[in-house]
Amino acid sequence: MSDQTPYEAATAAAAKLAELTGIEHHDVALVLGSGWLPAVDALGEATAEIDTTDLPGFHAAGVVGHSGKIRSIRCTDSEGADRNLLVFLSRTHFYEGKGVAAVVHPIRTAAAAGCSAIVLTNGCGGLKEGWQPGQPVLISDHINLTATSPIVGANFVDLTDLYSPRLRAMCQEIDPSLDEGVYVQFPGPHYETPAEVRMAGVLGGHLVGMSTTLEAIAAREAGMEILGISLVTNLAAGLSGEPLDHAEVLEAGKAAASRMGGLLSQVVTKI
Ligand code: 8IG
Repeated sequence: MSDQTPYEAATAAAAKLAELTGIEHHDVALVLGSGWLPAVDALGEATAEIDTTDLPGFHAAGVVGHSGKIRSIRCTDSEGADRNLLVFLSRTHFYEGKGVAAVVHPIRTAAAAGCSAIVLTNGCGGLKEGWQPGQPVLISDHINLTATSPIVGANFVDLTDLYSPRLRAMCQEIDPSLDEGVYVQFPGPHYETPAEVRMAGVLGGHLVGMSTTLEAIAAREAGMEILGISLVTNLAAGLSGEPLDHAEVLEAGKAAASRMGGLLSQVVTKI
């Protein structure tokens, strides 16, 4: 691997993906975050399912509730044409310490596999008054507090409208009750202190989590259209009076699965 660029590594993974799934070209990629797994069955029958570790450059999943699988799903788009979805049932998180290139390898693989759009989902803490656990929120913008980038070298990628206004509008047409917010990525793996949550609010953040921003940057670099959707699985630390608990995250996902599944299955056919 060391003599390969990250882009060459992604091209190699995409070639293996095509070989193992029998699908030459995927159209739309979807990365599932904490709490989103129960929603995936609404997307349709799997054409193929492989272990992430069957592809070069991928690492085993490191979090309970994240399955280390990649699923290829055939669906029909809004014009009646076949569409191949590439669904990552898990992600590599920045806090795993495997490096930023490992975090965005699935994104670059999706781009190399032909995907022109990507849906990045996550579970996160919510700051806005009135938001409840189990509520999906569209990501309108982000603040990356990891102090790093997936891009190396003098490649000054523009991040204006990183989270596609077109795709956000499409989601709000499907579900007019969807709210939007600015996602703040902390490095993790510890949750924020209540003071850090207040800081995120002062900075203009509404959602706090440990993923997504580095992936979105890599997706933009690769030229993909990006939709980000957070599932508010808990009120951010200090807002509820209760300690944070990962079990609560998985519970919120189960409770909201049909709403999220409905949203995802409609949006991936319209993109
Ligand atoms: I799920 O409250 C989930 N992931 N940083 N804070 C951070 N990450 C999270 C949270 C949260 N909930």
